[in-house]
Amino acid sequence: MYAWPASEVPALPGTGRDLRIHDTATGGLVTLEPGPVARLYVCGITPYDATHLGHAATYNAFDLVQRVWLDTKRQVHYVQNVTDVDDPLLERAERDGIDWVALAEKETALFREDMTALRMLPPRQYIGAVEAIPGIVPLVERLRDAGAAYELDGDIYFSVEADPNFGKVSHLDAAAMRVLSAERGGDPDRPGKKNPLDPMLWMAARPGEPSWDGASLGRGRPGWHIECVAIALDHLGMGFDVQGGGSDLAFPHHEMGASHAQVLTGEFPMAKAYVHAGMVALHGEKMSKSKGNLVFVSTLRREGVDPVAIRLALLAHHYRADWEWTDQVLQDAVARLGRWRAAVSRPDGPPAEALVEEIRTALAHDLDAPAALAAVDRWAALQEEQGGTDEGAPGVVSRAVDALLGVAL
Ligand code: 5CA
Ligand code: ZN
Repeated sequence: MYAWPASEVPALPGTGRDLRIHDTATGGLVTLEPGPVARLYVCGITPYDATHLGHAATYNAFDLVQRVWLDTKRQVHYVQNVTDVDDPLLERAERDGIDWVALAEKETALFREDMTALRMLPPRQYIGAVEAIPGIVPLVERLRDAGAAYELDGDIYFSVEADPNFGKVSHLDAAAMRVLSAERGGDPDRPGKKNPLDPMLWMAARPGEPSWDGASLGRGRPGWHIECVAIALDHLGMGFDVQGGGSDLAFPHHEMGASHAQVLTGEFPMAKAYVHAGMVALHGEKMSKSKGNLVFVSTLRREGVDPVAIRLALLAHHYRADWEWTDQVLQDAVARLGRWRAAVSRPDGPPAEALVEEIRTALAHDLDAPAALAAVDRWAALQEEQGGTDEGAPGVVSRAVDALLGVAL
């Protein structure tokens, strides 16, 4: 699939710092020291509804990861998937009486538009589950041949007991795993499974549902976790720097993915850091397509909200926090954008070098965007109250917030 156009990232004087970031697997901050090409995999959308602010907040976090790395003069190899065939997509298409392919294409196109408007840097490879099937089938065959998968009425399940490291990403106990598995696409209550947590690798063709040639697996479609493993290993290889997503992906998705990869390669972990963004809520509950309590990025844009203000609203919250979207959040962001734009609209101002370093330091420390915004606020307030004589300082500020925060003033 094609992704979306990249907005330019201005080069800044000096060099940024190495990223320290919270890794769910080790439960603490890790300092990442990628090679000249940092490798990032971020789990993409299941395209059955429009991009909501929860999605946008999660992709914003990983956009910051890229910007910190780019500022250390590294390149970034960024891969993202699109789960363009899965139960919720097929169910929504059925409910609305539309073709599932058309639904996926429509929502993916809207996602691209939203990402472009929000100045999120695009992945180098943007890969759909459907196009990944030829790579998924041999992995499932290998898991089965290694004794790590078994058949149940034609469906193929992964056996979590085949992985000695199972549980080391999310660190949950079996009871909690079972609850989350049921909530998040698993089928712990299906009779005949070796372990209730075992996830499906390959689902045998169902009447009226799409299916593909699975060689020795028979016709069917891929499970969710193996999709991301196949795409990540194909394009990034084992031991890439960050796998990212919202905190609802820690279990089962990233746990199972790490398990599949462990059995396939004999190595753990698949990603050096498992990074999870907090959940954005609306009216006291997590925004979710299944609950329908959503604010869409595209709706705000249609209403004339400046996408830069939406981006600032996201940045005002630490990526690991759970937070609530309200009108006030947006109003505050609009007001801040106005202050910042006024502050950079003069030819000179207070010195900007220290501010650039403050933004760099804040982001390198577990992506502390709120601290970065506070530093820019202080500079803008000084500009408003006293002004300054540094020629070109507003230009430096403008380029820094563009390069490091994706905010175009
Ligand atoms: N296709 C899979 C990942 S392979 C999937 O989870 N798709 S999704 O459309 O449901 O979610 C896309 C991303 O948005 C995931 O990283 C998910 O964790 C994140 N996300 C979903 N809802 C929220 C929310 N309310 N707040 C923050 N992030 C969210
Ligand atoms: Zn994924």
